[in-house]
Parts: sequence; C-alpha cells; structure tokens
Amino acid sequence: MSKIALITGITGQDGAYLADLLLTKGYEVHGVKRRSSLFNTDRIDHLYQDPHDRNVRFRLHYGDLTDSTNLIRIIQEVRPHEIYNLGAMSHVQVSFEAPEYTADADGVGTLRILEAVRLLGLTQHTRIYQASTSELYGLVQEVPQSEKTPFYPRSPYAVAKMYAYWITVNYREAYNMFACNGILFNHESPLRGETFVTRKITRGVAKMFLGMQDKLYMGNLDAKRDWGHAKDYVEAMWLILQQEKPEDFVIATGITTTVRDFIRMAFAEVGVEIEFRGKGVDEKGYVKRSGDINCPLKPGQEIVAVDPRYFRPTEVELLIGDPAKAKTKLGWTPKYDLPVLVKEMVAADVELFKREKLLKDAGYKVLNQFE
Ligand code: NDP
Ligand code: GDR
Repeated sequence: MSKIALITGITGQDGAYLADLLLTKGYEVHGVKRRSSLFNTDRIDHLYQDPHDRNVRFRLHYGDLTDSTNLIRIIQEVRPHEIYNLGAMSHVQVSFEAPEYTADADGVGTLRILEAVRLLGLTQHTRIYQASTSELYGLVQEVPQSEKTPFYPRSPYAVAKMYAYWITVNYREAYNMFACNGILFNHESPLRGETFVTRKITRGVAKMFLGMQDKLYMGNLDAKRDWGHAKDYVEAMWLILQQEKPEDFVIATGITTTVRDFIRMAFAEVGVEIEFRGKGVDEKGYVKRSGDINCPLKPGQEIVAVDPRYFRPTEVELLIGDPAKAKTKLGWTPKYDLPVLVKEMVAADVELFKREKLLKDAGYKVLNQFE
C-alpha cells in the first residue's frame, strides 16, 4: 500500500514542488486548498487527475487553517501517514497589515493540525512537518544561524511562526508525536509568488528587457538573504520525516547575498551591467553597459530607484544559515546554487512576458466584460 500524504498550502510555491516530488515517490497525495472566487490552482494544474478515476492518487479538499472543524474532517477522512503544514499567510510585510489573521492562520493553525491528529487518535500513525522559518532569528544574535541560535522575531509573521515552532516541539514532547520543524531559509523558483523580492526583480528585469516597463522600485537594498532553490528544499522536508527520531533542522545554503547583488545578477542575465550610485532612499541604479543591441535599456538610464513604501517597520537585515546538521544527519546538500537559480528565474520570466507581448503586439488585449 502506498503512503498517504496531506499537504496544507498545496497551491503555493512549496506545495506544488512537494506534491510533484511525493507523487514521483509513489505517494497518494491530498491537498488542502482554499475556496476562492477565481481559480487558484495554477501551480498544480499539471498534477490534476480526474477524481472519477478509481486509481486517482492526487486529490484536493476545500479547507482553511482557521477552521478546525474542517481540518478535523479532512484528517479523519484521509488518515495521512505524513502531514506537511505549509499553509500560511507567508508575506512578512503584509503581516504588519494583517497581524491578527496572520497569528490565526500561521500560529493557531498549526495548533489546530496537531490537536486534530491527537483528538483523532493518530499520534502514532501520522508524522507532521511544520514549515518553520529563518525569520525566527530576526534581529541578529549570531551568524551563521543554526538550530541552537536564539530566536528574536521581528514581524507579526515571525511571531506567529514562533508560536507554531514551539507548539510543534511541545506536542512532540508531551504526546510523543513525530512532529518536526524545518527551519528553512529563503528559497525561490520560477513559481515564487510575484511580490517576494527575487520574483519581483526577475519579473521586472524581464519586462524591462522587453520594453514593457521602465523602472524597478525597491525597498531595502542592503538586506542580506541566504537564497536557495525550492526544489532542493522540498526534498529536505521529505527527508526530515523519514528519520528514525523526530528532530528540527536548519535548511540553508550557508551563503548570503544582498538584494542589490541579486539585482546585479538578474540584469546580467539579459546582458545589462548596472551601477548603483547614492545612499539610502536616494540610491539609484543606472545602466552601465548593455550587451544586446536590441535591448531598450541604454547606458546612463535610471532603472532602479528606492521607494520607502517597501521598507518594513522592523527589518531582518542579515540571514545566513548553517546547514551542517542537515548535511550530516539527513545527507542533504543543495543541487542548485544562486547563479543557476537566477538564470532559471530570469529565463522563465522572459519567456512568460515574451508570450504576453506577442499577444499584445498582435492586437489581443485582456477581455474586459465591462467595456
Ligand atoms: P506561498 O505563499 O507560496 O504559499 C502559501 C500557501 O498557503 C498557499 O497555498 C496559500 O493558499 C495557503 N494558505 C494561506 N492562508 C491559508 C489559510 N488560512 N488556510 C489554508 N491555506 C492557506 O508560500 P511558500 O510556498 O513559499 O511557503 C510555504 C510555507 O513555508 C509557508 O508556511 C511559509 O511561511 C514557509 N516558509 C517559506 C519560505 C520560503 O522562502 N519560501 C522559507 C521558510 C518558511 P492560496 O494559494 O489560496 O493563497
Ligand atoms: P522575506 O522575503 O521577508 O525574507 O520572507 P522577501 O522576498 O519578501 O524579502 C526579502 C528581503 O528583501 C527586502 N526587499 C524587498 N522585499 C520585497 N518583498 N519587495 C521589495 O520591493 C523589496 N525591496 C527590498 C525585504 O525588506 C527583505 O529584507 C520570505 C517569505 O517567503 C517568508 O514566508 C519566509 O519565512 C522567509 O522568506 C524565510
């Protein structure tokens, strides 16, 4: 009999890669998706299987982490061997605008999953992975950050995730559950949400290269992140649940890069060398050289500016993870490095916007039923 997995947040970046990985490994995969007024399954549509097929190995259930009755029902119905709790309001800046909802979905939502498993008598049947985050480290206490580094969360998102981290540890200790935290550092991909910094940059670079946008407005260019590829990181999630003992793991590359350097690398992919001048809110990025003769971006042109709107009330300035425990105990090492990740993301966005431009140039426009 194949193993059964339940993924919350299956429509997100990690949910999509993880579902793909588990199906390849022969799992029956169930996912929790939220009801929305428009389709929200773009990232997993390629995995869809006709539910009328008797051998279907991929199923979606309507649900929400803020509703325990529905989580209990789904877990009771599915009786998963493994739950991956990836569902969350995952945008740090947005969490300052919706702090209570973030606490409910990201913090108490984790409790609801753990408690559902306990109430249903599945503590020895179901293993639980909790999507913890490097945002827990917040204000720098030490670098690189490891499983032993103290936490100092700096946003409503991180505070909610801190509750989720500790309630996972507590249920493991109190009820002898196989419940683990993966403390994952930032990981990206062409499936990354459009408002996270890497994807915002690669989309902006692609559009500017194709003459569809003039400038990129950014927040804190000095922030440093340890960026990896989501494909590598979902592999680590799976490995964490295959161990003999439940433990928490840091998953990171061990290399940190500024937002400014990520921008440099992304523009270099389309043959544009960028030079930054000025400081703080007055810093700007200008084209130094442009390799492609057809590129609309010309030397001297201002292409990056800082907009304080994107500054956060409290910022996490420096993240750099120490993945030594994951390397030793899980045998995990990332296959991708940052240059390959940037190349893949820029290429995917150039392809995406080339298609959009082609349609536009051919006279098609987005249908607006109110016109
Ligand atoms: P995404 O934002 O891409 O996906 C989040 C998912 O959670 C989506 O499927 C979303 O549904 C769903 N969701 C949001 N709110 C609820 C809710 N109330 N009930 C049920 N589902 C909900 O995030 P990622 O895939 O990047 O991240 C996955 C998890 O890992 C998150 O918990 C995130 O906080 C955490 N994390 C991410 C890191 C990263 O760098 N990517 C690093 C460390 C931790 P919908 O599609 O409908 O919006
Ligand atoms: P982060 O990711 O907050 O680390 O959380 P994000 O990509 O949003 O920001 C990274 C850094 O870039 C700076 N920044 C900007 N960020 C955004 N979004 N937009 C901008 O224009 C911009 N300019 C500069 C930010 O200030 C920040 O320092 C992500 C999420 O996936 C979380 O869910 C996850 O837990 C952590 O990574 C690890």
